[in-house]
Amino acid sequence: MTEIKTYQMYTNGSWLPAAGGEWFDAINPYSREVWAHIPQAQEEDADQTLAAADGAFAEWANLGPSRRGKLLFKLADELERAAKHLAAVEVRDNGKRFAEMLGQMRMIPRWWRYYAGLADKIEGAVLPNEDANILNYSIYEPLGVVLAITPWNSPLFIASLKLAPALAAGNTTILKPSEHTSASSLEFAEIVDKVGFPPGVFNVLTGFGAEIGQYLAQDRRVAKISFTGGEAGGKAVYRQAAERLSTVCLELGGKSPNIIFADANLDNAVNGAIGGIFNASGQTCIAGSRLLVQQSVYDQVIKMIVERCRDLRLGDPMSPETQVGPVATEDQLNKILSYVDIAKAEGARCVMGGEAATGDHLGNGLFAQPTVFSHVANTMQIAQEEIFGPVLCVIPFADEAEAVSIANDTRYGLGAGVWTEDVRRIHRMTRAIKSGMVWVNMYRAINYVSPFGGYKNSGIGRENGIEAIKEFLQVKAVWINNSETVPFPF
Ligand code: TXE
Repeated sequence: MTEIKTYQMYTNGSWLPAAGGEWFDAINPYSREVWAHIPQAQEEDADQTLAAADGAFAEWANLGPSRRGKLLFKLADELERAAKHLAAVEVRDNGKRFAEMLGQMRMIPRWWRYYAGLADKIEGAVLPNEDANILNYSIYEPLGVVLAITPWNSPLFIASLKLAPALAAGNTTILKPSEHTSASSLEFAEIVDKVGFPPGVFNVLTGFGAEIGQYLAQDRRVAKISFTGGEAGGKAVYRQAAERLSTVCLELGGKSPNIIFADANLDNAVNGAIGGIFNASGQTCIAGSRLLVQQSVYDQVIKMIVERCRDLRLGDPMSPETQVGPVATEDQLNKILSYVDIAKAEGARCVMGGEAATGDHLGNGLFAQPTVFSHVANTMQIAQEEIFGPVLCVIPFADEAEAVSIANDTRYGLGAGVWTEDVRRIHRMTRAIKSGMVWVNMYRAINYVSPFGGYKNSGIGRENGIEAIKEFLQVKAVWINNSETVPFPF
């Protein structure tokens, strides 16, 4: 039996329990044991935190940008030192493999350094006004309080995508992590606290989306909501923002096509297809969950996938031997299994997996078998809806035109993969596919320099790169008349 850790929330530079004295459980999806107690924020906590973030804005926005940058650089160094610890906390909460979470924790400092470096490069312009007597220039200003709402699949990585540019641009922030994975955000707050940000610049409130998340999202002091999660939550916060005409950045789901042409290097393509869906047990927004395969190699590709994946080692996510960890929550496992039933009823053929995985070495863990369906039609529910689990739908296509038509026949548009050796086809496909990212002869890559976000229902706005810092700024045009006289207007 593990010792249960009790956390506090971080608001206005102080550690506090929830005002109502209530807590909820953090559950380890591998052991199904409660391992921590998380404060359940009340409206009173939210009001205090909003006031603190709002109150801290002027000072933070007016701090010299290089001084803001310096704090962000310092935070990056501290995060680097804490990488192993933070990764282990996240594994305890979401069950992803330690190797994967450690990889993320080691990437995060690069995001902080990139935006730390951008803090003092936010430049307006002197505009070539037609009237030589007028000095016309633009300046970029931060928005105010940014609310970052994050999911459970990659908690601190996703939080960093939002917080680093928001803080670098001079906004103050409130982080509301997923109720399933709040602990790492509170551990992160300890590091922020140690680095010495002014009180109120960064705050973490923990609790449930429909309660405290919703309450924060409707407050007029929130200038921008940056949300990653499911469509329902995204629409809910968008509605709140619309009420007061403030902006949002939404990073929602996907049903991304990973397309293998017959001329591709099939060895590589199959590895890319497997990584695209079974890494993180399929719990990523950019999972390559629809595998489109050209008819002439369709059977061969399925055979190769099954041969390579039949013996994947499921197990303890902390063990370096494990290739596939548990899924994060019981709800997720049930959702995955219900889609397996739907797929079978729709006439897709299950050629691998298709059940919850059990066994002595899996203990109580929430495991779904890596699953492959063949003979999937793109109109089927399993090809149209996000499952967010290790379930691959393999869809045949005849030619390039049909591949494009199937790839785009979805309400999502987040990622897409193309596997081919034909250079002209590469350029045609990258233009024809309607999604925010297209990877060619690779899959599921992300970097701080490269814009990340969705077309269609996959989202609004972009994370990463220079685009992301602009999400947290607004531009002001200044006009200064230098002429001696202002003529009577009539
Ligand atoms: O996400 P939620 P859930 C998809 C995936 C998954 C489904 C549901 O398909 O199966 O969403 O997952 C907060 N106002 N993705 O239920 O609820 C919530 O507290 C304010 C895709 O876990 O969207 C949490 O902090 N906040 C995805 C965050 O939103 C609200 C990653 C995400 O939780 C809210 C995760 C509300 N009304 C799930 N409702 C991706 N894009 O990577 C919820 N929240």
